[in-house]
Amino acid sequence: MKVVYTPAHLQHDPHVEFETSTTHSPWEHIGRAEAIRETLEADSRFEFMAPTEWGTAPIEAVHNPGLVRFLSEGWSLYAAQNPGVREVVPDVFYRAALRDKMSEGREPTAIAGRVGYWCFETTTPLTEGTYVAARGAVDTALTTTQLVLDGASSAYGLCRPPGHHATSDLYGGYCFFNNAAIAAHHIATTTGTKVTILDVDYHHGNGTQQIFYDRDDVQYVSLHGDPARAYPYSVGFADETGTGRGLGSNINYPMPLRADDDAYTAALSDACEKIASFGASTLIVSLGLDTYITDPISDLAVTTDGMRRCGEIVRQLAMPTVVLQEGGYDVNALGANVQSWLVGLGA
Ligand code: OKP
Ligand code: ZN
Repeated sequence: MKVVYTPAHLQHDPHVEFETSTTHSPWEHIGRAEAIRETLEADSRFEFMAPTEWGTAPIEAVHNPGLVRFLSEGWSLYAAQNPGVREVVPDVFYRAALRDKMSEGREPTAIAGRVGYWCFETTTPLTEGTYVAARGAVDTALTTTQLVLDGASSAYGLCRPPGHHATSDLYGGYCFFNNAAIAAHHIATTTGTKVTILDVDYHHGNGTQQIFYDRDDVQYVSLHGDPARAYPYSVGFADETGTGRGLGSNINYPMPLRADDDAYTAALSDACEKIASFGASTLIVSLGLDTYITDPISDLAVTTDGMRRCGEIVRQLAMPTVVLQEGGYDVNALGANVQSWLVGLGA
């Protein structure tokens, strides 16, 4: 199996995360992608290649161009006013309700206001190299997609930073651009065929759901910790099934605390029946390994062998499959878990 990787991710290297009303060293760090790279490089079933450059057009087909502009210039403008700052994090959040009954609202002109306009939470620092890294992750996703459109049965994009929490207009949840959504929109619009995104990250992909919620050409299917107890809290409930033309093409499986291999694979098999009946040409997997039993920020109980079983279940769909990296924070097990999942898929 081909693996698309770029060292551009090393440029997104925050040193602090503001979370749970304190600060700590970031869960989402360069060592994650490097651990995956080292494991797959040592396995002859995987062949590495670099992404090509795709520019901003496929990003702006999914995201507000204002978000792209902000991410491209935000760190420099903020750092110019605040010398010595490494991580830019909003301290004011621009919430629509602040302008209730008064106006639609507009992007602030002051840089401190702009950060809170485009970002929805505190754990996603913007650093000097973040934009370059985020663009590299999108290039990785699109290059992986191209391999599958050109006939590979599957390919894996080692995207970092991840993407599935980024909405059309907002970044957060360690995500800047929604790599999987950009890839799905690219396939749907360039081939005129339907696409399914299967999201197996522990966290619900609120951004991906939002981007495709009213569309019938991209199905979104997600298994995740029940948002009644798990981030992102706002969406991911089972009664969210899409709207308008998209009604029926959004399917959520909120999972109970400590769901194990049997419980998880049972839900995944059910999800795959829904995927098969949608009839997409291509499958995109948002692959998070934070369902793992000892993941430090999650509460499910899937094992490394369970990851292999998941890959095997998805393999039975026999669809051309683009696998894109999302989360997974037990770095000691992360490489083996990705490897196990991809071997199950048929690497
Ligand atoms: C990204 B991915 C909860 C804060 C949550 C963000 C978690 C993002 C996970 N106290 N912080 O889906 O793995
Ligand atoms: Zn996650």
